Amino acid sequence: MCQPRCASWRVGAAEMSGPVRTEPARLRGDPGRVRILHQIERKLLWLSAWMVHNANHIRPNRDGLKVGGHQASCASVISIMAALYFEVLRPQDRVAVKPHAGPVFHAINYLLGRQSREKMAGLRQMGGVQPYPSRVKDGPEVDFSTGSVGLGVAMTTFSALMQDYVHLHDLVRSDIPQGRHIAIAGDAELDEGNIYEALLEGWKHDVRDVWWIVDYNRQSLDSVVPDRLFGRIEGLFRDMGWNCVTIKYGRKLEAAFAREGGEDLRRWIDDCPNSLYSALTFQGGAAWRQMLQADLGRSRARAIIDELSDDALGALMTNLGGHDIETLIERLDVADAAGDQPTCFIAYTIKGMGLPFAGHKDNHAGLMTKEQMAEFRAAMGIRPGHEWDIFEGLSVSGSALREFLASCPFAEPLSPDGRSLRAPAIPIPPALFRPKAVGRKLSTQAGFGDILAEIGRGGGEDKPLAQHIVTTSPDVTVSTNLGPWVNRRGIFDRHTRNDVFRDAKLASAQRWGMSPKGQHIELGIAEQNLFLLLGAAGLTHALHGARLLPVGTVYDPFVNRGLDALIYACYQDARFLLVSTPSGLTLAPEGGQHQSINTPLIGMAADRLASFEPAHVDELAILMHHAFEHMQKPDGSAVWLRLSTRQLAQPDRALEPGAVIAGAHWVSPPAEEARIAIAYQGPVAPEAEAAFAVLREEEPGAGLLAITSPDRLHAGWTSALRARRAGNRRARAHIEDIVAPLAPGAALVTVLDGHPASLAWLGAVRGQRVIPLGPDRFGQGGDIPDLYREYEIDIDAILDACAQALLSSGRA
Ligand SMILES: Cc1ncc(C[n+]2csc(CCOP(=O)(O)OP(=O)(O)O)c2C)c(N)n1
Ligand SMILES: [Mg+2]
Repeated sequence: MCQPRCASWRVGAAEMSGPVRTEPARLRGDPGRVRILHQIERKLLWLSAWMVHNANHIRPNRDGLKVGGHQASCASVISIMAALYFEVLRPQDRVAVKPHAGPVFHAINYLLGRQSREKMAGLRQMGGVQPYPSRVKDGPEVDFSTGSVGLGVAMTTFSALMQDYVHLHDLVRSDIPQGRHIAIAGDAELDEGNIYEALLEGWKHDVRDVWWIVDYNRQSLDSVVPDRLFGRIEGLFRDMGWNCVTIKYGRKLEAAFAREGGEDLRRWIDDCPNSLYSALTFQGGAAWRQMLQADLGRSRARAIIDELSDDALGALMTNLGGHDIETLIERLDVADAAGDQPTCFIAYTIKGMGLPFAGHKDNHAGLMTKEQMAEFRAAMGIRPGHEWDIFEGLSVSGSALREFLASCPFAEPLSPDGRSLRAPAIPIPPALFRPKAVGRKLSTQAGFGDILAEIGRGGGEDKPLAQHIVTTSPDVTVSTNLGPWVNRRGIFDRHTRNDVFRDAKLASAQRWGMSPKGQHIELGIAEQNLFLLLGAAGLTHALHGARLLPVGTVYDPFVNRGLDALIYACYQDARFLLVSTPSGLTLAPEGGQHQSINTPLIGMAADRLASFEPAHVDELAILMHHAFEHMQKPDGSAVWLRLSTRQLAQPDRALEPGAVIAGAHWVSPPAEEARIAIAYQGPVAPEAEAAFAVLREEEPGAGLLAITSPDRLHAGWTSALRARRAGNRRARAHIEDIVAPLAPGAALVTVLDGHPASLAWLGAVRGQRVIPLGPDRFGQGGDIPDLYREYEIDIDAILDACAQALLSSGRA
């Protein structure tokens, strides 16, 4: 890809003529500090490049796969991150680092004594640091995981909102001050639509204390980004109430612009297309000179460039603001002093700055060759065998550097526990989870609303639970039955706003007064925002030391719309309760487009998310109680309940909570050696019960199984298999106990309002036959009888499946 070219790392200011702008106030009169910052930039550039080089060229490669890494992406953001971490950040600030700057982030922690050499050397290897910063895998120094571009950036908006929330509700630890929520973003991240959804939502909620610092290298993965794009984007930020700070030129260029003819030079650069600028950067000083001489003609600007060597000219022309640490610190400081307005910094940079492929459009995944690395190493003054030494190759004494590092504000520990905070668990009184359902016809969705509204009364010993729940919904609060809870607990807003309808005494079932004490966060429709908010709310114990029990509701099919953000929230181990309703075909009159068939499979396949689908309200109550406890356990997870609007008669029975939580319980246990059982999940219970009544006339020993969670059943089964492989012969899964009474050759007819594969695996537990029912197509509107018939989950379909199973026993 790239021609080897000697890396010219920062030509000294002495070579440049003309005055340079004043330093940031904090550095004024402290040249030693500035010198050390420059040394740290050098060190970060070296370490990040070396980590990737080591992973690709030094470490043995067992499988021949490309290891990869992003030396150019790291190089462009060095000064920005150095300015932040070594001058501007305070311990309470929370940062999302652009995914491909992971090595720079780890190198910073290495300098601060918070990262080990072994993990650095193990980049992209088992046990080493991840390619992209990961809360779960890389430890507590990572505030927000990143990797799926755009999400980490937007996450900062929601974490700032949640910081306000816990402060305004007096839930925080008094020793943790409010911090800023900062995203260091790649410029291509701003192509992601979720960024703009978050901007709108942030504006609505008047979010403060957010900074997005865009590493504007005008390159993405494949190419150079179009010119003029950022003019548009800047306008968007301003329209959303953000301050927008463009950091375009460094001090050397500003000094040159101040000279006679300097304006011509500025105009030339301003007019230079991104792709030409990149190409010239890659080609170096001689190419700059040729182009400038041709274009500038007799302008007085010629005097500025003619006196410089090729290297010095290259350095001048690439002296962008994002590579000038003094300029960066100054601009960040000014914004800091200006208050808490959300601020977007557009810092002009060069992708690969200081490396041989600087500016080349193909450099995203480009790696330095061994020869280029040898040259770079020599320029950095690193002796072989000393690659990881912190003080190697620096023109600053070890003691001065140590003293500097110890004096950085960010080096202060945030708490005695470090960056990851803790909050005590909230007790969950079981008495609140006993809704009066028996004898009524109720849907699980209605039961959910009732239970939450009851908790919302919040008196006596129930008070802490009510106080720590926060609910949210993307414009489906009423239609998912959160209304009664909201009426009791109010809507959260940083500003008190009256309910106009209520004040005017206009009849409405919803009382929607807004105040800083409200406990429901009403979102616009964008589902990604729901999941990002649940992610942020589900981390408040770790980020703010305040325990929240977030509950979010959404229509089940639209989980798909926010799925990446949901997976992202779980990947960070955020703890929340997701309630998706209505679901399946059973939402019948809502239309074919709203039907969901893949969500049970998503629930099974999502890590750190325990998913359930109860049919009846007694099961739901057990699961809600479990959810609030499970969310708070160190080895717990987020929880997902898939609910329905179909009203079912509620049985009077005593359930074993452990079985409901483990995923299945016998409604009618089978006889020993029974030949068949029907297993149902969710709102198809009446069809399963009716079919079972008919079946039992022929097969008196048949069983009827209620499945509350294929996800938990499957997880229990695989974990028992794993434990037995590891030698624990006594390990047994709940589903193994469940199917134990059935004959070895028995058949299971499974039925759910979701993809049949969700339960088809049950036959593998004991090698039994399964006839799985459930829609694998969707899209036809109708009522339940028509739809259940069309998609073969009605009584007849279940009985046909039973007949098929019995008639062809052994060959079904
Ligand atoms: C959602 C998502 N889509 C695609 C990718 C693959 N990808 C990784 S980085 C990248 C381009 C990033 O460009 P930019 O944000 O400008 O970063 P930088 O130039 O600083 O490397 C792409 C497309 C991804 N990680 N996430
Ligand atoms: Mg870029």
